[in-house]
Amino acid sequence: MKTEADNDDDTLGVTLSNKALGEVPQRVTVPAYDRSQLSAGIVHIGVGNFFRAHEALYVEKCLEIPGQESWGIVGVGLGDGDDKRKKADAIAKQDGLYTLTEFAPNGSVAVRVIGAMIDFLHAPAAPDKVLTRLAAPETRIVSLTITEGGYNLDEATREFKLSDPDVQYDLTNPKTPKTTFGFIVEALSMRREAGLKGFTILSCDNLRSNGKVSRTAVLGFAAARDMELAKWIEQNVSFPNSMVDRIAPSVGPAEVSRVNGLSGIADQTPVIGETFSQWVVEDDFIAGRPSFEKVGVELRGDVEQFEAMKGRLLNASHMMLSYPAMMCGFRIVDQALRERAIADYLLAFLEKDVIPIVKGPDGVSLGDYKRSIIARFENPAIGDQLLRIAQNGVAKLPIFLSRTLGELLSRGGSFERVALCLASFDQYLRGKDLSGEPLPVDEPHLTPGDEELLRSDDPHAVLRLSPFEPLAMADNPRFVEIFDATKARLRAEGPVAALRHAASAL
Ligand code: CS2
Repeated sequence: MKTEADNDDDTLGVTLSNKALGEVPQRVTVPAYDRSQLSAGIVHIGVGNFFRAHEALYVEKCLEIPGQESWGIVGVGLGDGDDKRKKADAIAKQDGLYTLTEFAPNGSVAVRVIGAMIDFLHAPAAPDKVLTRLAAPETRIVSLTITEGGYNLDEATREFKLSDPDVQYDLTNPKTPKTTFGFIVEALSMRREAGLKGFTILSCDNLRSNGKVSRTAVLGFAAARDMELAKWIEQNVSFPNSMVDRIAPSVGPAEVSRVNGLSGIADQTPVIGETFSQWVVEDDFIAGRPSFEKVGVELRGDVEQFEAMKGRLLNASHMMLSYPAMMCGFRIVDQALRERAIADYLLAFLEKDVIPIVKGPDGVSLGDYKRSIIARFENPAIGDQLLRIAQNGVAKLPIFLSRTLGELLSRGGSFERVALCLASFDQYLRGKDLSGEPLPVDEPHLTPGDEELLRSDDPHAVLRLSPFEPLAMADNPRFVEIFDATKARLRAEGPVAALRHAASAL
């Protein structure tokens, strides 16, 4: 495969479609199987970049194995609005084909066309089609990437929030649902009435025990509809836990022209990934699965240890990094890591705050894992965006940091690094960095109460946001003292000095 230095021509390129597959430049890998022979064993809800760079690639590799033709994917998008409609149209125009461009740390680039998604349904336009597809006998796995906040569980009680207005709508309008769980539960009810079996619900979101969380959400919704249906689901649906890992940056116009220039394909929906990829899954598929074991998926019983390691080291490092690095003016991950104060602070967080209290999977060294994370973040080719990581912090911070923070609070550990992350998060929520440069804030999970708190003059508003309530940080005088001092230092001495201070705290 050529490198980016060779990229001197062809920004327009071939338009993707089944018919044009034979015309794509030779340097691009194309599906090595006959797409017309595929049927849809998998329905995937939430067709974002991560799914298209991760699960879809593993399935693509399975489809290359003879006998796996029944594991094609139908994608489902639940989001409404103009951009979502445009995305649905673009996917349809390309017959569901798109390019995945993988950037290795050494600068080499590989492009392949993924053919695994054989259809895409935009749910708001045709909810009946989505229900029919989910209820079809050939559907055996329903996989999900609906974001960390998408499971609608109460932070404190860990119960499914029936009070959510869309959930309420779905409970009274079961044939035209809006939410993931409205669709899934109605489809399962249709399957039950038709005498069919259930399917596997495979969460691929970055949540601790994502299978258990999905189970709580599905059963919580089902029980509110009909206890008998909930019991049937318990017996006919499996919810394997899975740990997913691959960095897939946002793709805006600049990234589109960069990768299309490399591929020679005029792809309207390209996706980007690092070369690293990992998927650890519990082998609990009630209605069968593709030959995942042949394509690098690790089928194991100790997934929760992998999830804990990944969430508390990798995703938490992303959160710890993004807000302070943006305060320094950085917008791209590898560039931020070249600032010594940032790299030291991140290492101190991993070595002093997290690794001593996390139990990783047997046989995995957390020291090696730490080094691999840093090397991946330093990949200069991938151009991952700090804003991508920052957004949705209200849902993500509690997931990735709460356990560490909870243990630091109860053991009386060093609060400096976490306080700096939260003080920077506070500033980010105000929509600008410390020099007044705008930061687009995308926080769909702030409640009206949270927004009111942030508008108030409470200096500890951020510590009291609803997702952090169970930690009661604002009631811990030592934490508050360090948080206040960190905020003052950020303003008076600037982010680099604050990072240095935090890195050197014991
Ligand atoms: C990031 C993840 O947005 C985030 O929270 O930490 O998207 C991260 O890039 C992936 O989990 C990597 O597997």
